[in-house]
Amino acid sequence: MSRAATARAHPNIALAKYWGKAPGAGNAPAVPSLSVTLAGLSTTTSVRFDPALGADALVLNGREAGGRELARASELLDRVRARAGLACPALVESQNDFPTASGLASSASGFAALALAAWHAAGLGEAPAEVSDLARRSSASAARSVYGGFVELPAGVAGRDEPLPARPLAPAGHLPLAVLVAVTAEGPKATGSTSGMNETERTSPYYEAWVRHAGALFREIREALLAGDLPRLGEAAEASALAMHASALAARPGLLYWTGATVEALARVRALRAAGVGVWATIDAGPHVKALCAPGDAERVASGLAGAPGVLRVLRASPGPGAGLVGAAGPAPAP
Ligand code: 2P0
Repeated sequence: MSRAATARAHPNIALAKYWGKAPGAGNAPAVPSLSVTLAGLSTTTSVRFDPALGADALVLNGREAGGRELARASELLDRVRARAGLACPALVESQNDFPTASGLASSASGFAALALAAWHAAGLGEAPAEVSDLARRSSASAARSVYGGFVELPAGVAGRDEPLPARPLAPAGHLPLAVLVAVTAEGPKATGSTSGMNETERTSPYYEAWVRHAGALFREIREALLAGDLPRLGEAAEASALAMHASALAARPGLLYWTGATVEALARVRALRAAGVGVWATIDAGPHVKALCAPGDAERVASGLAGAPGVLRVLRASPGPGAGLVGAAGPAPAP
């Protein structure tokens, strides 16, 4: 007998960045991070455990995937099979409703949706913290997309492979926020996040300073969020992104995720701020700039970013829900 479930999850953007892994197994982050899950954009993933299948199979956006992509999905499925006492292969079908080159990480929504769908297809019942821990082992940022609104993921402890789920901090409506993504390039980035952070840890003299500093930035961002203080949150979020990039730039060879358009968009955010608009920038492991502002300023910020040289388009997003099952049997998404 086959068993199946379908789940939907949304990308998230870190306000306090995760960059670097705690020593040891288990893919635990070296630093705490804090993110906002976004509405509108989503990944929908179905998992069917079926004894009639010869092996695990993965279909991504309508295309059969193999190699590392399939291996990463199978690793997650193996953890679920071990937990549920299942032995049979699974068919995974996953679809993004946003382009991979949109500047929003598909691994966060992808592994959150896969973890939730696989967990329920295996009949493991409602357990969001365990689903978040499962997603984190595949891609740490995915642990955060299990929950909606504002979410924290603590740092792991070196050498201890323990459960480490993300935790919901505040619901989506807690802080009125617009996220404007200035897309500056098409196509995949040159260095993925996992190898970028590993290279930073291995070769950057600023990595240790980043890890020491990231905890203080995280606490400041967390406090500002809970106080509903967008200016303080935005200023510290921009500092977190720039400190993360500073550590990566100092790697050998230096990791430069930015292009000229990234700098132009960043300068535009600062010019708007100098003109009195409450807007701050964050940048992930890629060339796109994400601007954070109050919803009432979104129009002005979007047109400012759209006019920056090299910006291809501007996407608008806002805080949104956590991962949820799709279909009549599914419980409501996490708050
Ligand atoms: C973040 N990033 O906090 C940071 C900021 C990129 C820059 O989380 O190695 O794909 O799979 O655990 O989750 C991207 O890293 O890395 C990321 P792995 P992941 O959003």
